[in-house]
Parts: sequence; structure tokens; C-alpha cells
Amino acid sequence: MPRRTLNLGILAHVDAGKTTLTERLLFAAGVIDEIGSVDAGTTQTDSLALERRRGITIKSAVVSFSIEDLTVNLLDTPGHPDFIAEVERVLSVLDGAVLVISAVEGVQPQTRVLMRALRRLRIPALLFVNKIDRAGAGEERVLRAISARLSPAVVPMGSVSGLGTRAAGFTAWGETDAAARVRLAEMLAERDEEILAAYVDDELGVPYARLRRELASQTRRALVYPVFFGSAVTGAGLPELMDGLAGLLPAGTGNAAGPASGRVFKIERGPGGEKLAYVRMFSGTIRTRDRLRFGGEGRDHEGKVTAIGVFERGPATPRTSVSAGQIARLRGLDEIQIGDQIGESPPGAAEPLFAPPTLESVVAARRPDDRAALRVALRQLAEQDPLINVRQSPGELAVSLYGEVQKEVIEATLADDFGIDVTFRPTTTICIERPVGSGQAAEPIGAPGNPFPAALGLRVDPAPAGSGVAFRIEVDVRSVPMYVYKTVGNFAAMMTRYVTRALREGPRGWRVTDCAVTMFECGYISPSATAAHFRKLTPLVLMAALDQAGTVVCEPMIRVSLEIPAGTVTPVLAAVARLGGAAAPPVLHGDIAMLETLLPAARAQDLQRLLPGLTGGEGVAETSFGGYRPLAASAGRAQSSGGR
Ligand SMILES: Nc1nc2c(ncn2[C@@H]2O[C@H](COP(=O)(O)OP(=O)(O)OP(=O)(O)O)[C@@H](O)[C@H]2O)c(=O)[nH]1
Ligand SMILES: [Mg+2]
Repeated sequence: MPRRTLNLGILAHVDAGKTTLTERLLFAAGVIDEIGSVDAGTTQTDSLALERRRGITIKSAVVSFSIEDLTVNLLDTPGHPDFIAEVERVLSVLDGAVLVISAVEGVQPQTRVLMRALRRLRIPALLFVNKIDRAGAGEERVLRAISARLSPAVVPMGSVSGLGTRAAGFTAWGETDAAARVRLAEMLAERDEEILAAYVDDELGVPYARLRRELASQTRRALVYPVFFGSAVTGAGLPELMDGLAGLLPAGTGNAAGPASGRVFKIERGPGGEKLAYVRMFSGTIRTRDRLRFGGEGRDHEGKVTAIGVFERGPATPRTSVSAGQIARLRGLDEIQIGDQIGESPPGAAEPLFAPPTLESVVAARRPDDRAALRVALRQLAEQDPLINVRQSPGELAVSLYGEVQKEVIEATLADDFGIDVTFRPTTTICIERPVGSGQAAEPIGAPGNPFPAALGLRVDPAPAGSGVAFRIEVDVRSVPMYVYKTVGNFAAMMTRYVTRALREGPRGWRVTDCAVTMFECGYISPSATAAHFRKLTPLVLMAALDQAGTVVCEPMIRVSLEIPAGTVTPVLAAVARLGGAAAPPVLHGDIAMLETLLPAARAQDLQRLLPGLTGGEGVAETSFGGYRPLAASAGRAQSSGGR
């Protein structure tokens, strides 16, 4: 019988204990004989020198272990919000997750961000309340916060003894725990008619085995979330959590005979600088020496797999093939990048889950001789790191950023791995441009500005905020050079790619979005017109159309939800006003005040820096992306080449 595989993500707010829990699970499953520690820098995951030095996880990492006939591929993720893009990649390849919550700190801002993502993607998850051995740990308090702030559909799986001491333990409830059984039946009955009918007849009348089956079924459909308690340091609650992994989360064998399809969620360089791609297979089988098609937005490549390492027990083991459900590390695909799809598209191609990076910084080599090397190094980092988006403007290299910690990590990586010392300019905000009106332009064949044997006309219209770019073709198919593009679909795909590329930098120097681009004219002289002519015409025509439409520069906004002591409302509101935000009147819950405000991204960071001082360390800020807002003085036509 083929082994079942569970691809399991470990997610949490920073420092909740993901890496420590990973280590514990590997130990409990017999993969390692000694338990490493994050503080001593000796864990299996967190293997990068920089992670060990800082004691935080920066990159996701994969390790495997077995529970009977089940192989668990565990993906340890970073909790720091600067590395959220790393988590986003991992989410797209998971069968299930463990969301770790500290019993001391309780539900934290990032816990909510991650839970929202799990719910949106309908990823089944177990909640693990960690650190029950630490002074200040809570049980009921944490459960109440979980129900109120994460999901009301949670099922506690047992009770804690010795809370807040080294001897803290967790005991799972069983058939004879009447009160827990009634609560479980009640929760499950909300989503199952049969259980409801039986439960209404007799609270204890539903057979226990039936309840457990229904709990597994509802957990696998991400309708309810079982809650376990324990300690990754002492090992309390670990056997119960492992039973939960094997019994409550979905695991499959997949269709190994189907067409090959997978997704790349991590890229690494091997000791010789060769590229290693971590792929989760959704269907089919890949063998060594197979030629594979892979790519992402606007990229299409082919390459030969030269070696395969499959995750089965601990790190990757050399194998000749990898099949549906498994995770493998592939060698030989030189052009591959993070986020790429292999073969057929896997289900649910990605729409961004989290806010885009709103900050960027110009990076420069300290030694002028390193300039070219820096360009190469950043390109390599961008291939393996979903966070690093490099933008080149004349004479400058800018990287997009989520925050200052990420900046420090990039700086250290460039120094450690590439021997390049860099300086960063102060962080600035990444704006976008939106068209304010409609505009159109055309280059007929033979026009003074058009040296090509091809004609193109494009119109730009504003589209609703957040809608992105839509491209439409409104020309007769007979005006399309079929000898170049073979099919209309192909032509549309290539034109979409040219348009997307041209919109990366608008008249004011920012990415143009929230617009509809319509092609209303097309022509060619056969057989001299080629794809290159349409590619070169597109930015010329589009920029002319955008100049006519006029664009407005918009800055990213962050919604900040604050929970502060009621006594600190006045100074906090004053600070919000100074930073340019307006806040609705605060809502009081006892001695806690809740308020919400919308601030420009850079100002939101200032507020987070000020908050501890303003609230005696008691205030909590939760941030989410609040869309883009026009900069006051920027509407109208472009006057000069740049908005930066
Ligand atoms: N007392 C106690 N300490 C714990 C427990 N789990 C983790 N810790 C400690 O908490 C700190 C953070 O643990 P990590 O495992 O690095 O947390 P993490 O969630 O992986 O952190 P990031 O990956 O950086 O987000 C370390 O000092 C651990 O020793 C626990 O169950 N009990
Ligand atoms: Mg970690």
C-alpha cells in the first residue's frame, strides 16, 4: 500500500515556538536522538548561520518524519512579519497546518493574520497552545481569546494540569468525560444534521466513535479547529498532538499516474552554487532525466532534472522519482524561480494573500568595484526569495521591503554569502500610478514615430481601485499576423505580457495599475513583421496613451487597529493626528480602548515605534493593508520624467 503523505505547515507569531516544536516532533518520531535548541543554535531547521546568530527563523525549511504509515513533511516557517512572503509560498503547498499560540502571550497580531489566511484558503489546522510550562501561562484565558479573535469553531481536546510549572501536563479527554463530550457534540451538531438530531434526543446519545469520526471529517473540511495544549520544551502534550496530526488532518496518496504538476516553494543554492528547487507534487511523477516545462508570470522554460531528493525521514534522500503528494528537491533546472509551476497548473493558482511590500530602499555597494557583483547577487537572491523584488532605475538598484529586519538580513546575506558590503538609503514608500482619465494613441504603419512594419493602437481607461490591469482585444482577427502567433489566444497572451511589462513604469516612474487597456488597432506587413515589432511598439503606444489620460500617484495605506489602556487614549489620539491619521471615536471594553485609523505606510511604522512609549508598553497594534490613496499634489499630467 502506498504511504500517505501529509504536507504540514507550522505557523505562528514570532517566537511562539515553531522551531522548538519542530525539533520536538523530530525527536518524538525518532528522527533525531538529541534535541537541539534555538538559543544554542543547534536545531535541525534554522540551519542558516544568520538564523542561528539571531535566534529567529528567516527561511522556511522542510524536514520529515513518520507516524506509522504516514509521512509528515513538516515546513517550519518564519513568524516575523517582515518574512510573510516566505509563509505565503508555503501556504500554497500545504495539506494542513499547526497554528502555534503561546500560552503566555496568547493570540498575537500575526496569529490573526495567519488564521485569516488559513480560513480563506480552507486549510485544515490544529491549534497548539505552547509554553504551558512557563510562568504566566493561561488556559481558559487563551481559549477565550482564541474563540473571540481567531474562530468560534474551536474544540479543546483536553485539559492542562500544573499550568505555569515545569511539571505542566496535558490530558486528552476521552469517552467518559461527559462535559467535554457534550460540548463536542454541540459544536459538531452546528454543522451536521444527523448529530444534531441525535444530540437533541439525548445529549450523550451520540456514540463516541461517531463523534470522533465527525470531528475528523469537519476538521479536514476546515470547519472546526481542534485545540491542543503542551510545551515544546518539556514535551508535554506532544503524543496527543501527534495523534491529532495522524487522525484529524487530511493525508493522501495522490494520483501518481496523472500528468506531472507541482509548485516550487523554496529555492536554495547547493555547495557548488547549483540551484536546488523544492517542489510539492500535486499529481503525476517526475523521474531523473525527465525534461520538464516550468514557469511563472511571463516566463516559460524547459529543463532536464539531473537529480531528485525526496523528503521521507529527516532531510532529503536521493531517489530516482517523486510522485503526487510528496516534496522533492530537484537539481538541474537552472532557470527555475520561487513560485514557479511545473507542468500543469496546480489547483488554485495564487492570488496574493497578504499585503504587498509597501517600502523600498536603494542599495549601493560600498566598494565601487562591487557594483556589477551586487547586481548579480541581488538577482540570485530574488530568484530564491519571494521577498526580494529588485527594481532597476538608471544607475540605481532598489529592493522592495516589508521592514527594517528584512533590510538587515539582506545586508548580512550579501556580506556573508557574496562578500559584498552595502549601504542602504533611508527606506521610502512604494507608490503606484493610476490613470485619472481615458487616453489613446496609435502608431499606423509609416507614421513618423514608427519605424516598424507593424501597426498598433491602444486605449487606456481607469478601472476600479484594486482591480489590477485588464487587457482586451477589439480588432478583427484578420488584422493579427497569424504566421507569427499561430493562434489568437497566443497573440492575446503575448500582448498581455508586453502590456504588463510596459506598465511596470508609468510616466511618473511608478507601476501603473487599476486600468483597462484595449487594443483597437492592429496591422502588419507580411512577412516582414515579427513579434519583436509588436513588443517594441507596445511601450511607445502605451506611454503616449497614458500621457493623454494623465496619471495620479497613489501611496500605500495601512489600517492600524489599536488596543490600548483607556487612560492613554488622549496621547495616542494626539500622536495619530500628528502622523496625519483620523480615528473614529474609541470603543471602550472595560479599561481597554479599541480604535482604528488609516495611515500612510511609513507613518504606520512610526506609530508602531511610538506605541510602547505612549502606552507604557501595554498597547497592541495590528496592521493590515488599506489600499492606495492619491497623493495630494500629484493629479494631472506628467511634467517630468520622475516622481521620485
Ligand atoms: N518555556 C518554554 N519556552 C519555549 C517553548 N517553546 C519555545 N520556547 C522558547 O521560545 C523562544 C522562541 O522559540 P522558537 O522555537 O525559536 O520560536 P519560533 O516560533 O520558531 O520563532 P521564529 O521562527 O523566529 O518566529 C526560544 O527561546 C525557545 O527556547 C516552550 O514550550 N516552553
Ligand atoms: Mg522558528
